[in-house]
Amino acid sequence: MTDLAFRGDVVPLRKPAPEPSEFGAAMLAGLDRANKWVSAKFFYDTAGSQLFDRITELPEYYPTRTEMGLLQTHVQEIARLIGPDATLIEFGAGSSRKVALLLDALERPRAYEPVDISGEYLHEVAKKLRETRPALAVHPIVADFTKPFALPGGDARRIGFFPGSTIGNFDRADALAFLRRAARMLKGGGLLIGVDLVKDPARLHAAYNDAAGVTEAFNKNLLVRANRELEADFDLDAFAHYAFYNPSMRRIEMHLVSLTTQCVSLCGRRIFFAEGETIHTESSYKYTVEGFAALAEEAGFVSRKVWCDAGGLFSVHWLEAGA
Ligand code: AVJ
Repeated sequence: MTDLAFRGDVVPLRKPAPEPSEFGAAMLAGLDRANKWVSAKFFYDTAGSQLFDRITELPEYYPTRTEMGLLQTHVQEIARLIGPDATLIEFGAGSSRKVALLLDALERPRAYEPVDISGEYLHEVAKKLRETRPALAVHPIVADFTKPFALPGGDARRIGFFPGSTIGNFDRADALAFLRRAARMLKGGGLLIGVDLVKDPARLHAAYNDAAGVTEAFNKNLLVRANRELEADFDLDAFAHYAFYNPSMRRIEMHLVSLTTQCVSLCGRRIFFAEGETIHTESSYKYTVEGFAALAEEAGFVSRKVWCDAGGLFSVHWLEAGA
């Protein structure tokens, strides 16, 4: 305790505004731009993760069940290609169903290293896996895998697992940068990655505009989260969910459209919205099989095998990272 306040210094009447959180700083920076934008990684608070789990069960949302089907059908071949004594590193610990399938098929998997930005969620996942697989070493890594991060040491031969077409959230430059870092990190091993495919725009449109409105709730949860965490006052009825396929960019874009001219407070600042102005909340890039394999090779991988469903909806790539 100092006695500064007793020396006649000016004592501020109000506490200075607290440093904004990472989410707050990103919202302030993104909403300050002419084209308002926020990274899709901020969707995933607890409520957002639960809403995404519901999306994966929707009849219109084909990626999760199509990818799961591909993994089930080809898991023996996948396990053969991966080989024995692998350390499996998963980028983003999602539902443990896919990784459980893989771990059960692998010959003597050495360890499982899930990487996720949410430490709390990660430790839950680790606890569950340790209970069901007491022999497996589970090493959670709390990190943002969109940036470089440190790995535990040792001589492990690492196999990356990146399911769900989460790579679709990166634009081309970021996808290439991620794949380059992954190729270095996985030297001597490889990467098993799920990638959503270019297809009939009507099919894509339906997947991001489900009849039950779960994707709408997922999108708007960003505003709910801002209201709770950033002292924001978004009126949820004054914004609309808007998702469409942009064919020249080969991506789904999700936006929140301001339905009126309005001002919103956030982190002690006021943000103006014109009627019809949008916040771009997510891009989900779609690839052709050849296009993605070429990107992976540009990043330093060798494209060894691709599995697709009969309908051509989704692909799983096995990429080797030469020694
Ligand atoms: C988790 C990024 C793969 O792009 O399909 C689902 C997220 N957004 N519905 C996707 C999402 C709206 C999902 N990824």
